[in-house]
Parts: sequence; C-alpha cells; structure tokens
Amino acid sequence: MSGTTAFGLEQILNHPTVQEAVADASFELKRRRAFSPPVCEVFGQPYTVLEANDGYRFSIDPEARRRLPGIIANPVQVVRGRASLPAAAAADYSRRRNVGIVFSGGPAPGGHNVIAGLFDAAKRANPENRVYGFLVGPDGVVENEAVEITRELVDRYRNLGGFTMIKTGRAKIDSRQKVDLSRATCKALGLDALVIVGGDDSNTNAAFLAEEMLADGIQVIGVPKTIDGDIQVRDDAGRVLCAVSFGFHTAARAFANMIAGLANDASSDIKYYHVCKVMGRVASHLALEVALQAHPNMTVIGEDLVDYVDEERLEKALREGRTDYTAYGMTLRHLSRLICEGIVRRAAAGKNYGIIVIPEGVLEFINEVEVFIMKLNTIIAEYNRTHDRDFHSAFPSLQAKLEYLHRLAQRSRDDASFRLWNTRDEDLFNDLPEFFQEGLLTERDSHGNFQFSQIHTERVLIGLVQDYLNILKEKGVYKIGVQRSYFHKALAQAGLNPDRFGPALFQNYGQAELLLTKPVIISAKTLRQELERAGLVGPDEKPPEIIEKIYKKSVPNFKVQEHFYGYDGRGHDPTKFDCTYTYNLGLTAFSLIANGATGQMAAIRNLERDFAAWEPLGIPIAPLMHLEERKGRLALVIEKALVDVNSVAMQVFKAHADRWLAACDGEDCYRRPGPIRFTGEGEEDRPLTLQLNAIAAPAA
Ligand code: FBP
Repeated sequence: MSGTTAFGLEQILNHPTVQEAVADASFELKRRRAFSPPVCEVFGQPYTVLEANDGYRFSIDPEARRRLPGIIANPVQVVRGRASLPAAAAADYSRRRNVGIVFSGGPAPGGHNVIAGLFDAAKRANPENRVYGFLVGPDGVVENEAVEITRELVDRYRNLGGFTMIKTGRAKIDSRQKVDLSRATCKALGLDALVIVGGDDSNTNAAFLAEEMLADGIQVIGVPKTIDGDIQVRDDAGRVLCAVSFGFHTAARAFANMIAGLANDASSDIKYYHVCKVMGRVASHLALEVALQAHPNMTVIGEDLVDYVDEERLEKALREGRTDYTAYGMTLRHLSRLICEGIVRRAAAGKNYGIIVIPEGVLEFINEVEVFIMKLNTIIAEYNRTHDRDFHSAFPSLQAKLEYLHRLAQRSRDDASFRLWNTRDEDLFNDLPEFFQEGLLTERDSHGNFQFSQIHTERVLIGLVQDYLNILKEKGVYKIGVQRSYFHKALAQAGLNPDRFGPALFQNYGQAELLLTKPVIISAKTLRQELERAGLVGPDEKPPEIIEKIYKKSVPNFKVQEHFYGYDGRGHDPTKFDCTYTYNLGLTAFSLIANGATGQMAAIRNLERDFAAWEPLGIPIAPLMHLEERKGRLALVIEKALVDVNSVAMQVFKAHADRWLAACDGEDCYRRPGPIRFTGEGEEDRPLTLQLNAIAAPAA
C-alpha cells in the first residue's frame, strides 16, 4: 500500500511547492535580474565629455591610412563626468537619438549588459531616445531586421548569459552591396549611431562602416567581445588600453570549474587521463587562465610551441655531423612526445591518471599543420576565385577533395613553377587520419578564418600519444611505480621475503620509495624469466600470485576521456566582473555616441585594479589594423593578441609546470576555483592572467 495521500494530478500541479519547483525563474535568476552593476564614477554625473589623450602612440599601417582616412587620426578619448555643460553642449548631449546595436560572432557572457548599459544611458540622457536591436547578427543590419529594445525586454535579460535577446550571427558586411543595404537600414530607422559588439573581425568591420557612413553622419562604435580574450590593446610603448575582451573571465572560470571537477574524479578513480580541449580559436589565453585557475597536470600553450627547439635532436645531429632542421619548431610528433614524457614521469610516481589541457587553436602553432592550413586556404580561395561554384559544393566529399588535390600534385610534377601542392604535400597529407584531413579541408568561416572548433585536435594528439606510449611500454620505460611499503606489506602477508624478490623485480629496489620494475620485465613471460634468472622460481614454476599481482599493478593502461569545453562556458551566465565590465561598456558606448565619436571602440582601462580606478575610454580602431592573409588574400584587419610567452602570467605558469605535473610521491596540486556564483561570497573577481600581467605593465 502506498504511504502517500491520494492527490489528483491537477491538485499536484497547482500545489505551491510544485509550482515553485518547476518555475522557470529560479532564485539565482531573480537575483541576477535584480542586480544593478556598479557604475564608474564618471557615469554618476548627468553628462560626460570626451578628453583626447594624445600621449598614446600607434604604428599605423600605410594601408589603414589609405583606406580609412576619415578615422585614422582619431585619438584615444577618455570619458569624463560633468555635473553640467554649457547650454548648447547640454542640448546636443540630450538631443533625441536613435541607436542600433548588433551582436556579431560567437556569444560571450555579458552581452546583454552591454545592451542594458547602452539602453539605460540613452534613456537617462533623453527618455525619447530609442535603441534598436538588430536580429541574428550583422545580417539583421543588412536586411533591416530589428526590434525596438524596451525596458521590459532589457529587464528580462539583465546580468544573464548568452545573446538570446537579439541572437547573433557570423555574417560580415563585406561587400559594396551589403554596405549600401546597411546604410539604407540605418537611414530607414533614422539611426544616429550603430554599436557593433564583436571580436577582432567585427571591430574591423565597425571601422570600415564608420568610414563608409562618415558622410551620412552615422556613427559606428565597436565593443570588444570574445571569450577568446584576444582583443587586447596596447600602444607602442606597451601601455594597456584594453586588457581583455568581455566574456573571457566567465568562460575561463566555467571551464576551470568543470576541469576541477574532473580532477576530483580523476584523482579518486585513478584510472583515466582526461584530455580537455578548451576553446580559443587561435590564442591560448583561455588555456593559460584555466591552468592558473585549476592547476591541471599539463597544459599546452600554443604560443609557447613556436620557438621550440628540440635540443636532443640538435645534439644528436651535431654528433653525426649533420644539421637537423626538423629540430626547430614544434611538430605534432614532438608535442605528443612531450606529453608522453609527462605521463611516463607521473606513472613512475604511481599516478597513471591526470588532467591535460589543450587549447583549441594549438594546431595554428604546429609548423606542419600551419603550412597545410595556409596552402589549403590558398587552394580553396584560388578555386573560388576562378570557378563558378565554390570549392565545397564542387567537391562535397572528402574523396572528391582528395582527388582534386591529387590532380594538383600531378600538375606540380609537370609544371615546375606550380609549387602550391606537390607530391610531398600529398604524401604527408595522406598520412593523416581521415577525420583530420576532413577537418583541415573544412569550410572557412565568413571571415576567412580556419574553423579550429570543427577539428578534433585532441583526438589527433591522443592518437599519437597512445602510439608512442605503446612503444615506451615495449621498451620498458612506461611503468607505474609501486610503493615500497605496499610491496613489503603484501609480500610479508604472503609469507615471502621482500628483500629476496625486490632486487629481482625492481630496477631501483632499496633506492627509492616508488619501485619501478626492471625495463626487461614487460610481460608475464619476461617476469617469469627474470625470477628464474634470480633463482626465485624453477623452470616450470609459476611466479607467486602476489608477485604477479604486483607486476600487473605496475603495467600502465593508458585510458583516455576526451572533453571539449567551449559552448558551455561561452553560454554561461556572467561573473560579476563580466556583468560590471559589460554594463559599463554599454554606458561608455553611449558616452562616445553622445559626444559625436565614431570609429572608436568602447573600452575600460585599469580592469585589473579596484573598481574605483576603472576608466572608460574610446580607442581608435583604425590604428590597430594591419595587413594579414585571409582566404588566401591580404586583408586589413585588427591584429589578434596572442599570449605573450614572456608575460608574467606565462612565467608564473612555467615556473609551476613541474609542481602541477606532480610527478612525485604525494598529492596532486589541483586547485578548486569554485563555481561562478552570483549570490554569496567567494567569487574571484578578476582573471588571474590580468592580475599577474599587471605586475609588470608600463605605467599609463
Ligand atoms: P568569437 O571570436 O566570435 O567571439 O568566437 C570565439 C569562439 O567561441 C572560439 O572560441 C571558437 O573557436 C569559435 O567561436 C567557435 O565558432 P562557432 O560558434 O562558429 O562554432
């Protein structure tokens, strides 16, 4: 008989406890919506003005000067608060405006607060001001798909993750027709200004649109968004104007927290290596921050591989009187061997489990892969330029693509001047696993970027690591260390003398706490042979059961679990840091607009310092641009900020790499950064990379 009182379904569903349990609005959500981020002091004033700071210097690319003449001379503009303004200026500041805002590229935590900040500032300056949100990214601007942002809409999304309110897209306003349509949209809505919230490519787009619409009097302002953290602005003297894009902190914290959970599991179950690929299309900022936050056993930083020199190889070649050019720069094989080295060292310390972090964009820093990417980019771009159909629709299957590449390789044999794809390229490419070939041939995104997130980088590396570990196992190098105390106790319990068996079994018996079986013992057969040689078993005798058990414990089985941390962290609700940062970016964007700026990126300086020191400013976008190869052509774009291998954060990371590898007796050094919490105490309030790098930053 059931012990519950009979309730009808309707009664159950209407019960207050049930209603509260299934309500979409959780306690956390309500707290988030109700939170008002603090505002920088200048925004406490009724007006703001812009103060040019000519002290910052940028080396300007002549191409940027040629193509962006109207905005190239923009200065850095610092936002200052004013209690009052002369009447005409006050009237201009408060005149009625229409402002559009669009998200561009991947979501990043905090985007809704940029809208909230812009909306609140606009309404505060003049309640008649209107803000329009373009739907599903830049296509919304081209196609005039927009909604008016209302207070009710803003309130629903305050402090929440995702770009759900108006969605986002990766389209680019990159043709005359799209620019003209965008201009028509802005005019149709009577826009005074357009705010583009995006990454390096979208801010590049913002600069071109600003130049294009200068004559129309339509201002364009960029906002630095991307979890990748690769929009960082310094002037020529290294003075930091924008230390990090928004969303980076949240994504890194979310990844680090999940990885800390894995570390708990790994060090409990002690049987898996967890290989965690973390997002970051090119730069390894996220991987570095995760390393600092969670102390995984090994973290690969792409930028650190570029100048890698394999000293052993060099010395060997020197001894043999030859030069080995393959010793310079990292290959996938080198990298897998470095990882194996760490795994073997941990195994010797009795730890055949661990956490390895690999940045999504690591392939960008691997010589051989980079060459393939560049060659294939050019081949695809050339094909698209000279044919009616694009490469991917002409060759939809991998087989068809490989056949086309084969024809190119043949061409290189007949025509010595054709060097784009030769038979050596073909041979090397054919050696790659199919899924990797497919990944390298995948369609580029709308900005011409290689889509690293579509490639199973971790799988490529894991395959190589597994192969090499098998070789090391055969060689008797990869072994799990056995605790001396355990060995003694187990043998004593079995009535055997450990000091008789120890020297026959172990290479370091009597010298170490963690005992490693002799290199020659690589199977049950070689174990028996070794014991027989030592006179511990007769020719037809089996080794004692306990010895077999201990031997089995010393044999490593490399078991891997793969993880990809990307979309989950990218969609996480923002940390308080990102909530506050983005809300103030929205306020800054409005200040730039109300003061007539265009071609500027809203930014906040001193993010690593106490909130009271945060300084909103406008950074000129045009001087940040340079020529870069895209889709096989040179394009004027904002340079991505890569991890500086000499930065303080990197130095700290490297200085701790061995400790975090923890290839020694004793506990691992995993760190628990804790979850992103909105309520309660305890959240770290800034990226660690930011805090560390600030130690050595030149004074502003
Ligand atoms: P943005 O630079 O547009 O912010 O996007 C960054 C990113 O999250 C990368 O980390 C990742 O490589 C990429 O987007 C994934 O792209 P997609 O959303 O198209 O799969």
